[in-house]
Amino acid sequence: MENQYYQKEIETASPETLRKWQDERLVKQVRHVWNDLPYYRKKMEEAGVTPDDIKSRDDLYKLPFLTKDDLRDAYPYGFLAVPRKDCVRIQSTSGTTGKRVVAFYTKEDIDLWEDCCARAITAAGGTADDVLQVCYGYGLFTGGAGLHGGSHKVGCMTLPMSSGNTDRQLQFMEDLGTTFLCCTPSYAQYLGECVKERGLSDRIHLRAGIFGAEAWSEEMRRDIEKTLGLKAYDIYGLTEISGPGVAFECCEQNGMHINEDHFIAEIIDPETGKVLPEGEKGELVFTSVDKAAFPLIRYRTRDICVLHRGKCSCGRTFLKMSKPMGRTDDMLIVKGVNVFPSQIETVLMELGYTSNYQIVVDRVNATDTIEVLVEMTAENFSDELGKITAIEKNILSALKAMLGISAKVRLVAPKSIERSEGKAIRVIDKRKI
Ligand code: DLL
Repeated sequence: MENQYYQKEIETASPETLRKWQDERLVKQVRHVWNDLPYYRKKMEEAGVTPDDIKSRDDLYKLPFLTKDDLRDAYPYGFLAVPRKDCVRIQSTSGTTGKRVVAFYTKEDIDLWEDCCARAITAAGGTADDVLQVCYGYGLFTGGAGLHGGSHKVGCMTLPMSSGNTDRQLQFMEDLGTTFLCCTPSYAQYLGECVKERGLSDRIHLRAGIFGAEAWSEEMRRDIEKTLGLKAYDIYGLTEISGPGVAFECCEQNGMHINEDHFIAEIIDPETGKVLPEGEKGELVFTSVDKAAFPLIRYRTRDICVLHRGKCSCGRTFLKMSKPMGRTDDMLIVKGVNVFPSQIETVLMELGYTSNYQIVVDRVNATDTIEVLVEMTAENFSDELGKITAIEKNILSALKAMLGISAKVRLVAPKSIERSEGKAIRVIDKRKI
């Protein structure tokens, strides 16, 4: 069956056309925030910029950045840029500390967001023939609502499971013949473990899935594809910019296309704020050019990645972003050295361990300590002291080579690290408790 939601004219538009759309929409959007968002107008005034200074995206650099702190500052309604009666939805970030960030949507904003999710499902091969099971949380989190809406647009038979209750997830997956799965990669991996253990492989009929909302490696992709028997695609997004679907993977499974008709992406040096050329690694910044209720300009995501524009075999011309390589705020400073959890995951996966691990950072006698708990599988689990020491030593030296500092390694029994139904918690920083 023909893919139904391939917006070909938009998704394969020439770079000149895309640029024209972005230029026109940006100019309009800057007028909108100037007129309707006093918080941002003040920032523009402080930076000495007026809407007349913004004639195209080449002028974007003149505009001030926005950060999560700005959104928290203006909580709850300071960033609502339309009359309340025109706003039909509120969603919120999953943050556990500090004030939550709330995002607002008009009917048109929801439509735009669901379009983005429908494009993502379509790029992963989803059609109206699919039974699509959404196991992202519904409610304030954008995962459930976004993919649900996208699935409707594609015309899939949508199963709004929400997160949790793994037995029921698997039961429906088998009984209803789910073909398309949407959840976090860590939950997909857990579902894969369960399918393997319960010998369900022959009774499920998954063929594709889109997984995002947290970092995951290529090794994890291979593991999920093998245990669930599907093709696993990445999807990226954040509540502040709409939710899932800001960027999505296509058949190449090599970087995510950014929906450039709606969002302008920039990469900046996180220290200086200077815009970096395409191909350089830095912090991802988004400007939403046509959302009405919550129109963020130059929002600093804190995600570190690389942008790349090139020919893609799928035909899409949208710029691609790499998988985020970490976040500026999840970087741990241990004994003065910068440590990204993703570096530890890479080491473990390269040595053949699963992504079931935990990093515990503490401070003992004024010295930072870092311990990595590595879960063993039934196959590599052992009681023999000699074997344990050899495995620990091997991981330890690989970690030392990657991080430049010594970590402690503790092997833990199979299934002893708690599984997550949403985003996995992999770092426990006791220095902050
Ligand atoms: O996680 C939205 C989402 C839902 C995306 C479902 C994809 C699928 P927030 O809770 O606001 O929104 O968290 C946004 O999650 O800044 C990234 O750090 C991280 N993130 C999202 N997608 C990916 C991904 C949703 N594919 C934050 N890879 C972002 C790595 C991701 N990190």
